[in-house]
Amino acid sequence: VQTRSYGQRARNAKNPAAKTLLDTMERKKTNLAVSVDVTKSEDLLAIIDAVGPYVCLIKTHIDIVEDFDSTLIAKLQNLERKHDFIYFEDRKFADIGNTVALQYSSGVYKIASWSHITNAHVVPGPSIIKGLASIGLPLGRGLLLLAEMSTAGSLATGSYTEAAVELARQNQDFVIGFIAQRRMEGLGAGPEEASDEDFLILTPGIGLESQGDSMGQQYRTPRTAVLESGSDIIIVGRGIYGSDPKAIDAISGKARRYMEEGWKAYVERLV
Ligand code: UP6
Repeated sequence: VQTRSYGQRARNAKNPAAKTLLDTMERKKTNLAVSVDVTKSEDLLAIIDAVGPYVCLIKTHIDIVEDFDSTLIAKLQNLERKHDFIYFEDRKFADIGNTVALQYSSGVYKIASWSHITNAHVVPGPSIIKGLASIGLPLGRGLLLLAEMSTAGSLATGSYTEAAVELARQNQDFVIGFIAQRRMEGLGAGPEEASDEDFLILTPGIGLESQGDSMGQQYRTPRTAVLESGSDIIIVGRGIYGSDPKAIDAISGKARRYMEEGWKAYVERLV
């Protein structure tokens, strides 16, 4: 389990997106990322405004927004400045290098132009990182690899997870960490290689009240993820806005509660 503080890790971070994220976590005292999976831009903006004070990171699925237009990006960036967080577009790229470079830079969403962090499956092998890095690295962006998933019956286990860790090690300028359910340091290499690396572990599948949904999602608590499994950032979606995406006061209250739970577990982990 990682016992260095977010601030210490920020000072050693080489990738600008990782550094900004860790600095933000230390400054705001939060390891909470909120996943805002709603289909109307009005709801998206209202929820981000409500949870903004409590998060280090906002995770989006921009392609589910029904009324997307390019003015939405400027509004998202206004909220980023107002509340001091960064964006993670959860695009889960999975194609050949040339195609993902186009998907990342172009099309309607131009993800690389506004999202500090994105992620990719490692199914294609090293070429996917090369393709995304060709766009993201010059912009100071960071990439997360999906080493594990939160879903029941996930196939991202064992040697697949280890291969993801190896790919990250070979690309430490751009790959800043993993979507995973536990720490990955020990996997796939000897202790010498493992000693100076620092990967962020972002963990979805977090909920205080529910065990899962009807489509295979599985939830663990912030405490279990951060203290027992060594997660650095908890990603919470429906646990915060699920009962009613319009109930803005309740949403900010829940975000505060998840932030407090996540931070308490982190502080316990440090000692
Ligand atoms: N997500 C997972 N599990 C993974 C990877 N990503 O749930 O292994 C993403 C989902 C969703 C969010 O795409 O946006 O995290 C979880 O939302 P929830 O808290 O509402 O279940």
